[in-house]
Amino acid sequence: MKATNQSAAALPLVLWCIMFLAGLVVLGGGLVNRWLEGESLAQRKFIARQMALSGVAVGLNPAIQADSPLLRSGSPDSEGYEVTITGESGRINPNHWVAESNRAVFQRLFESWGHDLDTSEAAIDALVDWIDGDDFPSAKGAEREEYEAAGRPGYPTNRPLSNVREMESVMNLREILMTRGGWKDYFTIWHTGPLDIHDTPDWMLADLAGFTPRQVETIIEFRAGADRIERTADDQKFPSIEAVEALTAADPRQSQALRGFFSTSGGVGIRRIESTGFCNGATHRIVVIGRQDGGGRILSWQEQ
Ligand SMILES: [Ca+2]
Ligand SMILES: [Ca+2]
Repeated sequence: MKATNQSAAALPLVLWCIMFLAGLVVLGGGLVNRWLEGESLAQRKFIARQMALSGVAVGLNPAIQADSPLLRSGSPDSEGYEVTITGESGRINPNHWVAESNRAVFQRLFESWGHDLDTSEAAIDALVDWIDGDDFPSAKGAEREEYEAAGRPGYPTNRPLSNVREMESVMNLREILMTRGGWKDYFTIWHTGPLDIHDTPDWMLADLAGFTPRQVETIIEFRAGADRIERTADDQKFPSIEAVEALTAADPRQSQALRGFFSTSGGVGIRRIESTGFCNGATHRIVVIGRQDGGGRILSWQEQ
């Protein structure tokens, strides 16, 4: 009788043990799966970076044109890379525009990103203060005292930006930049002068000059020439900014931007190579700025 009672008591215990062990197996299985997935993702990211590096090597070759089939390899669903080659002279160099005391270029850009004039002015003032050599703050800017009060002694640098990422450190400007994904693509420190209309990306034409999608398309179609591919031998050049105004039927505000920020020359010598590597869903992007002359010397290297 006693033995039967003991058996009856042991049965739920055995069932409980089985359930407990089953739970352990499921939990352990989940952990192992997650670990394997983590390992696999790291491996795929590593391969994606190797792919992106291969793309950079191809893009740096001065003999490679934008329509070369070598700029694409494999497929995003498996392994491979995609490279785009553009110029660097269609971007805003803050050092140049601050030295020129041209605030309008920043005002127009930040306005197109949805910021009011007060917010823009505070950011531009702080950028001017960051770059100028003195310690006297602009109306809404920030010099040594303001950075110290914010717990950031030793700033601003009081010299031109040495890279685009440095803009994130500028008081008031950071808040604006953080509202725009990909903001770094709007700027450069390598091209000095107005933006070359032949090198300016479509989204920059829309944001800075306020062109409609149709007007942007008209400009790109003209630039691309008969083969409809940009940066190939048959590309066309605008003879003047007036020719751009005429082709796009620019309104007065667009004309003002064209005449104030753009030129039709200057975009030679610096190549921007954007290479994205893929491996089964993992991606790795590398942006390299290199000189076309002088053996393709690399000026800047960024990985994302
Ligand atoms: Ca200063
Ligand atoms: Ca072409």
